[in-house]
Amino acid sequence: MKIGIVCYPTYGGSGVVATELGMELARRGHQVHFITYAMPIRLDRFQDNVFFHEVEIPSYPLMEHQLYTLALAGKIIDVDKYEHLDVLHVHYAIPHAISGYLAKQILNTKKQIKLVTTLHGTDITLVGLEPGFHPLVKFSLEQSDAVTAVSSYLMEKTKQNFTPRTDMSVIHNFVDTNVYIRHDDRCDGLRRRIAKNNEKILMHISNFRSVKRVQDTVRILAEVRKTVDAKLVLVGDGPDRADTERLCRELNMNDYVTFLGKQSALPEILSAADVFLLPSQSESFGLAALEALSCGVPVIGANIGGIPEVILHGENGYISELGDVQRMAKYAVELLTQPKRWDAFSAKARSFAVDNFDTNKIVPQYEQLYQRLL
Ligand code: GMT
Repeated sequence: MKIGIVCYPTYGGSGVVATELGMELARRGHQVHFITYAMPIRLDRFQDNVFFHEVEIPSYPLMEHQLYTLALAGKIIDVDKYEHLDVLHVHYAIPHAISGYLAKQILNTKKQIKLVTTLHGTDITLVGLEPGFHPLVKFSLEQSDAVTAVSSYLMEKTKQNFTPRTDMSVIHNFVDTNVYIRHDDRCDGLRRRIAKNNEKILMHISNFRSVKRVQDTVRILAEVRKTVDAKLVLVGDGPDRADTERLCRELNMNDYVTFLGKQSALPEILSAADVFLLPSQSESFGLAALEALSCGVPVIGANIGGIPEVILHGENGYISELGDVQRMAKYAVELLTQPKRWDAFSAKARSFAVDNFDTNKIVPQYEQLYQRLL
C-alpha cells in the first residue's frame, strides 16, 4: 500500500507514534510518505520505503497568521497527484483531519484516497472542546473514512463529546520491545555519573507542558529523600522547565536533580531508572509510561485518563489521586526499599508491555484497518 502520514514533527507522543508506525509499515513493505512541516524527531535513521515531504508555509505581509491548514492540504494534493496514495493517515485531529478532508474533496478522483484519523489526546479532551474548534473536529471525524483512538478512555470521550459514530475503533499505542529493553551494561555510565554513591534513581520524561505537572516530581523527590537516598533525572524540555528549576532551588533539591534536556537515547537512559514518575493531570494513554515499562521500570502515575490502561495498580506500578505527592512518594519508597517487590514489579512491567503493546501486536491492527477500507 501507499500510505501518507501527517503528524506534528515535534517532541510529543502523537508525532512519535505516527513516526514509529510509518517506519514499521515501511519495514513491512508498504511505501510511506511523511507529510509534515519539519522532519519528525524520531525519523532519525534511514529506512527503505520511507519518503519525507516538507510542508512549506508561505507568508505574506497581508497575512499576520500562517496558513498551516491550507499549506498542508495543498501538499497532500501535490503528493497524491504524483504518488497516488491509497491511504492518508492523519494523527491528531486539529487541523490535520480538516486538511485531509479538504485535500480529498479537491482531489475528487475516481480512486478516492481513504482518510484515517487517529485521535491522540488534547485534540479531544482540551483543544477540540474550544467552541470555535468543536464543530470542525466533529465534522472531520464524521467525514473521515475511519477514526481510531489510542485508548478506551479517549474513545469514550470522543463518543461523549463529539460523535456517536459506532464504527470507530481503539488501537492502543505500541512500543518496540526489542529496542525498549533494559540494558544494565549500557546504562552503567549514566548511573555511575548521576548516582556516584549508589543512590536510587527516579526519572521523568516529557515535553514539560503544564499538564505533565513536572514540578510534582521534584516534590516527590523531596519526600522520598526523607527516607531514601535518591536522585531525580528529568529528560525533555518545554514551558515548565524554568519553574521546575526554581522549585529545585526553593526545596534545596538542586544537588539531587539532573536536567538532561531533550534526548534521543531513551532506552539507555531509562535503563538507569529505578522508578518512573508520570504525575500528569491529563494523559489519554501515556506513551512515556509504556516505554518505561518495556524497559522494566515500574511507573507511578495519577488516576486520570487512560493511565489505568497502562499502569496496573500494585502490579507494574502504582496509581494515586491526582496531585497526591505524599502518596506517590510513599509508593516510590516502597519500591525503592523492597528489592523483591521491585523485582516482581519490574518483571510484570516488562511482560505487560511485551504481551499487550508490542509493535508486532498493534501495527497489524492498522494494516487490517487500511485493508478493510480499500
Ligand atoms: O494530546 C496531546 O497533548 C498531544 C499528544 C502529543 O503529541 O504529545 O499527546 C497525546 O498523545 C500521546 C500519544 O498517543 C499519548 O501517549 C499522550 O497521553 C497524549 N497526551 C495527552 O493526552 C495529554
